Amino acid sequence: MRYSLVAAAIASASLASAHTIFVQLEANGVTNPVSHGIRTPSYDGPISDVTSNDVACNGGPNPTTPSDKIIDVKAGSTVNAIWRHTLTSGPGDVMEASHLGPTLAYLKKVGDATTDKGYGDGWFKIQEDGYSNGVWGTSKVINNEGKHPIKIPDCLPDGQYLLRAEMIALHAAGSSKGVQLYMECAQINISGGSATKTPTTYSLPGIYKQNDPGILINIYSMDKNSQYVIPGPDPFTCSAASSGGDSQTTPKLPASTTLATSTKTTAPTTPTSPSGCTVAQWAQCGGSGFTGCSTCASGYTCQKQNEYYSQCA
Ligand SMILES: [Cu+2]
Repeated sequence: MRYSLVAAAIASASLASAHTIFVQLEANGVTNPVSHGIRTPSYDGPISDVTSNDVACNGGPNPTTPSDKIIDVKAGSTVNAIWRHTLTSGPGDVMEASHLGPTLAYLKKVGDATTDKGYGDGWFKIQEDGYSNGVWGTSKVINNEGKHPIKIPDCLPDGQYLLRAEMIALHAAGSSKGVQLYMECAQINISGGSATKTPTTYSLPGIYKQNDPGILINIYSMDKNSQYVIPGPDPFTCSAASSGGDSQTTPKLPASTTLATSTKTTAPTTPTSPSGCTVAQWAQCGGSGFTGCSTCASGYTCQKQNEYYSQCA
């Protein structure tokens, strides 16, 4: 009896592998510890009610733990939200591959990132990746060891923000409230911005409706050429509205990955061995005590920031 209970517990635990958490943030080439500056939950489940306050920074059925840390982020840099099945999972355990859908990211300017509740007005979208050529945004993140690249606009005012990274899973979204929204909020401080543009902001909850074509959808009737309408407002960009030349809506993955046209079976890896390795933009490539790869990806050079830290830029 004891053993069958254990087996049952293991079985239910593996079912939960379907879910995911934005557990840590890689910024300025530093991979911060799990839960550092992020309000991570004790349970990895989704939010399915888009009208709930919990759609802003999670909570409710997935109680979150406050963090007193704030992560420094350079305006114009690309950060990686890192997703894992649980707070202790490794890079091979991101989210169940059936969880197909878009990835998105939002910012909200706040007075104090450690205490702002998140829900309410003030949000603007800075990244989205939906569906193209049969490939979903979530598949790219799963196959990129959980890394979700987000470019921080360079034209915002400096100060504290909440960074809300989101993955929306649509495998059960054909019925009302079948959508699974996964999100956490990181507490960041942006510096070096030009403060030349002011985003239009929106409310969370509010921007998503249960009947949105990107929320209530049967993805199994789609084919390679189907159009998917990403929910929420258009992404904010620093470039002029009529120009497509500086779009920040779909940050490129590191040069070492080739996901855009591949299927999920081609999992890219970032080599860690000193021979034949490459370091992606903004990742660490040197510094006192650093023993990892020091060869930057094509187009980047290893630039010293301080005695302990050099990054590919
Ligand atoms: Cu799930």
